[in-house]
Amino acid sequence: MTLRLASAGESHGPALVAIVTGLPAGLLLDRDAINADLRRRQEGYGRSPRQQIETDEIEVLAGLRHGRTLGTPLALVVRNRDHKNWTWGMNPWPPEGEPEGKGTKAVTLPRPGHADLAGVLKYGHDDVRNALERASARHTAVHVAAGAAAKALLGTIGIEVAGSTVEEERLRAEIDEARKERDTVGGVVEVRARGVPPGLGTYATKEDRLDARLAAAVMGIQAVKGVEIGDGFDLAAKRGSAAHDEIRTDRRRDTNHAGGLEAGMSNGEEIVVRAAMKPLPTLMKPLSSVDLATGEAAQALVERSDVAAVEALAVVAEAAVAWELAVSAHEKFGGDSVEDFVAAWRAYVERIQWR
Ligand code: EPS
Repeated sequence: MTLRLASAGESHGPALVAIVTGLPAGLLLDRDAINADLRRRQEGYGRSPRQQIETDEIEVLAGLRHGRTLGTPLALVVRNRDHKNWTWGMNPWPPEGEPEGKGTKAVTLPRPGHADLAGVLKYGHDDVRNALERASARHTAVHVAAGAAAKALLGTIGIEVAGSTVEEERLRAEIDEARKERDTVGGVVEVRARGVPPGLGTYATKEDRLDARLAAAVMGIQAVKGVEIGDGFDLAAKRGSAAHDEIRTDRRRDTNHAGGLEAGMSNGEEIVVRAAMKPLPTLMKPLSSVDLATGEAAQALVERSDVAAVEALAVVAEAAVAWELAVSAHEKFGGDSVEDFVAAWRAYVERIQWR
């Protein structure tokens, strides 16, 4: 059974939901570990006051018994605590009573860089909020929870995935400067996966190439504008003799320009994926836009926002990479139970004598 992930949830709606199908039975999930990842996602430097409202916690509604997966769909929920301020504005049903709280007035001032303009044009909305709520990065919370389950599965075969920001100190200084100037910043994050055996993914079909899947998964995260694997864009300027990782007799490499991926397959070296995040588009000093209600020139919407969410992206990208690796690992090793999955992995690494 293929591992699948579906999610739903608006930023200020009642909750974020993920349904994970295809996880083998018997996988031990650690509530504290999932909550720790949710917390890491919230704690990054430069986040908005919204993070003081939200204290994300995982709820599991199905697929788990006494901490172990049942092999049935796993239903994960993260409640939006801020929803209490939006019960009229984001009510799934026609709200009763007088408008109160947030989200009661239509937003008509699209922000350059956000989903606002193309979203309302595409879907025919007359309130930008109908587009921005789902486009918001808020729902990455539940993807982090799904990523924690993926990391648990990968852990059974010795794979570890970790995300971090690149140049954290410089980033923090830039955030301080930008906050003073009421601006926003982006940055670069890196995810590394250790212990991945050679042969996850395949060159056989384009959509099953592990590099393509990782790139799509990371590019699919809000505000990501670039993804590279290994030396990525720098490889274009190198000679072949300097770009490729020579193979030793033990089949390992001394260099890792390829970032652990060759021809869409893992090659046994560390997988290295980097993502470039653009500066967040909600600015306290707004950019020029148009008022969609009048057609007149106007300033874009100003609302509470983060100065940066790069540290959060490191956690979200870690979850996305973990998820794709879990999908590819489960495709390769299969198994309805974790025991079968681990046994197939063990037989494989023994066959190829991989240490
Ligand atoms: C976001 C805007 C901010 C962020 C939000 C993503 O939310 P709000 O408008 O409620 O202040 O804080 O991210 C989260 C809430 C989160 O948990 O990551 C956006 O427009 O994308």
